[in-house]
Amino acid sequence: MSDGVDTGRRLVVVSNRLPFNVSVENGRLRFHESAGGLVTGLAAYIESRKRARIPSKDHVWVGWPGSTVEGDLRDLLRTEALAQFQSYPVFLSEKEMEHFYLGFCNKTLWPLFHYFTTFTAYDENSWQQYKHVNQVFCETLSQLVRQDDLVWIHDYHLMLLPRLLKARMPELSIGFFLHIPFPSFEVFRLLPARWRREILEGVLGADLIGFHTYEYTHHFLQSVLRILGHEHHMGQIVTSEKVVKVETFPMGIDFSSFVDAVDHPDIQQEAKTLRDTFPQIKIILSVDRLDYSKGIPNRLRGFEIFLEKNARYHGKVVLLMVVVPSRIGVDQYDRMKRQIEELVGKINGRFGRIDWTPIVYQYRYVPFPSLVALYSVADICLVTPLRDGMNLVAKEYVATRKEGTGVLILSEMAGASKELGDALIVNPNNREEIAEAINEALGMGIEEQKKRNELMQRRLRRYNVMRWANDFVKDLMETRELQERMRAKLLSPAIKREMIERYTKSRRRVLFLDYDGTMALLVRHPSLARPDENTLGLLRALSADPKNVPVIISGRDRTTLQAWFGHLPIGLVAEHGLWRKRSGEKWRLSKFCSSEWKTRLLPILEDYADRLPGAAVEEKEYSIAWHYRSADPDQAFLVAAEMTDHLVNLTAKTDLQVLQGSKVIEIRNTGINKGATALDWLLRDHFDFVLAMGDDWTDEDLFRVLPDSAFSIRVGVVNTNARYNLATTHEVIDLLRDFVG
Ligand code: GDG
Repeated sequence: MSDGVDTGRRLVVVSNRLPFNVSVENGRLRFHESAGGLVTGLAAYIESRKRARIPSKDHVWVGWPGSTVEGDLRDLLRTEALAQFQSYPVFLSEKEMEHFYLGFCNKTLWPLFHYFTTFTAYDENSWQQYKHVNQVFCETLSQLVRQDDLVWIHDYHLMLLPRLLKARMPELSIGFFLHIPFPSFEVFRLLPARWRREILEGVLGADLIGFHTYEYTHHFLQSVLRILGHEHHMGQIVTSEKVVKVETFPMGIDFSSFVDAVDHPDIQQEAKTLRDTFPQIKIILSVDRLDYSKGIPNRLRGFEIFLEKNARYHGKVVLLMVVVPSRIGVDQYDRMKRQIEELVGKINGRFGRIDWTPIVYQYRYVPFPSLVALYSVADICLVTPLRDGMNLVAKEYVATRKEGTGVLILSEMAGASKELGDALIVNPNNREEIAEAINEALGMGIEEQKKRNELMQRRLRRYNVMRWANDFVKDLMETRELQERMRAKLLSPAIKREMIERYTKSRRRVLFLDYDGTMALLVRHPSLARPDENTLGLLRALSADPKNVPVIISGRDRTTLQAWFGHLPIGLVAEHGLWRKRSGEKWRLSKFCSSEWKTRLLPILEDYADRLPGAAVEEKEYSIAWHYRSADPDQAFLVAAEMTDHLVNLTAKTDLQVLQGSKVIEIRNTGINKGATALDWLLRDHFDFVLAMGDDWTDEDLFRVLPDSAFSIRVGVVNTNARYNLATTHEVIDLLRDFVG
């Protein structure tokens, strides 16, 4: 599967830069090719769509054209960009671009996400400009995007855009892919609280979110949990509005374009010239954009140590170092360029001879054929970034080695190292390791080189850039289907009207209402969820109608329910059905249970709570709940699993069960559940209107036993036995308000 798959939808690719750069010379527009992994990869994918005969009108690219264009030239650029490149330009002034691109993108997000925390600037103006430019992208897109398009937004420049666009067009399918690393929570949290929230919420506006490696995906999910409080299940996050899928898609390259290029006569000629320039000399290649994340100085020092320790290779190796100009005018980059050039000079001065220069350095962009020629003659490719989202140069080098020879030395800090495990993997911070790897690579036998490359090539051939993009697009479509399935159960206005009509016509009604998470928001500590006057007023109004039997059906202890609701003429069910109380009557026990076991288990639960700051034990009459909503989620996960395991062993062959709830573990007697209690209620009366609402798994017991004619509603967009879903507790309250008029 290497050609594009026709989804029947137009694909709108959105990235900071378009696949071309425009400049204005003497009042005329000039177009230049633009480079970079993202543009090259996506361009190859779009070509593959054409090969699969997907009409070219079925894609469009939206982004900044590379310079400021004003006045009438804007109209001309719009026309030309569409005709020549199937693109729509987003116009930005120089000032906007400066604070946005050179500011927030490259002085805040880029260094922070690459773990250069000391280089990170926290400037409110730049943040405001970042927000503004994302808004400008949204405005441009709103003018051209159609409801049934697939919009695929790329990279760290546009992390707020998915949400902005979704707010405008809720039905639009939106994917987001991050090309750089997503840092661990401890690093991401360095951003001011407001920014980091908005960035996460911005990205979560997408339906599908992709990262290069499992680690980045994991880091993102962790930040979403810790900062926004959304848990995930197998990479699916349920927000109040929808399900969002978060997945790993390691970006590949256009494998065959490299393999094919090697045989091109011009490239062969260029490769021969290169070889002849360095007769009997092993060539080590290094190609990067000028950037501190690429670890170029460390690489040079590693090479220096290698020369220091291996005099036998003097005169027999050369390091061809291509540094591609980037972010010119930014101080840090200018400084680094000088540092690299000084180092090159120093090493060449130290080891060079009249007939041998150890490092041949070029600060320039090389055309594609020359790049392929370089890959094809290099005995070793040295790729040692300190951090890199993926690194396509490593993959391109391996792909180009048609004969199977050549050694890739690759940093473990590059995303590509997760796939290219047969390279010589090094820690780029350790220069000795780089030196040793060079030595090892030079001594590696041909058979071993071939064996290693063959394994890597097999993967790169199969999982190429077309496959990467197809997988993403396919997954985006599937995520939308999943959302639609879930949305089909959302209580629609029509069903709500039908429900109210049935309610009005009925003569005897029972309303089973869970409390926490259904009538009230879940809070950090259970004692903070005391009902306010509005909720109590609503229950009072419901109970004022003699046809109604409202029942609060909860896992809470009866003392709390009595204190909070005991003064109202409503039914109460405590401890998931163990205790029940009809309006005006006393509390009754549903089943005789023992509670002696509590004295044995309580100290154990207390011990586990001591180990987990934020955990708390709640002792009820016949059950114990161990809450951990306010604990650190990762630590809680481990402690809760260990404790559950311990308790399951202790309660084997007893009449007790250990149950996992929403941030709570409960131990109680078997045979007690909300379903059994509700049935008992239903059997003792003739209700012609039955409603049940709840938000967690304990309510599923209830939904399961209700008659077909009942209305059951699960709060939250999740799979359920209930007939319908409602997104939030606010909607529950609204529905109940509609009942009482
Ligand atoms: C991001 C992430 C991630 C480079 N120099 C020349 C040249 N190139 C081409 C290479 C390759 C591409 O540019 C560079 O790809 P990288 O992967 O190294 O990185 P970026 O584009 O900087 O950025 C990165 C990538 O996105 C994709 O997701 O891998 O981690 O930072 O294709 O061949 N091409 C030509 N001449 C050069 O001098 N022709």
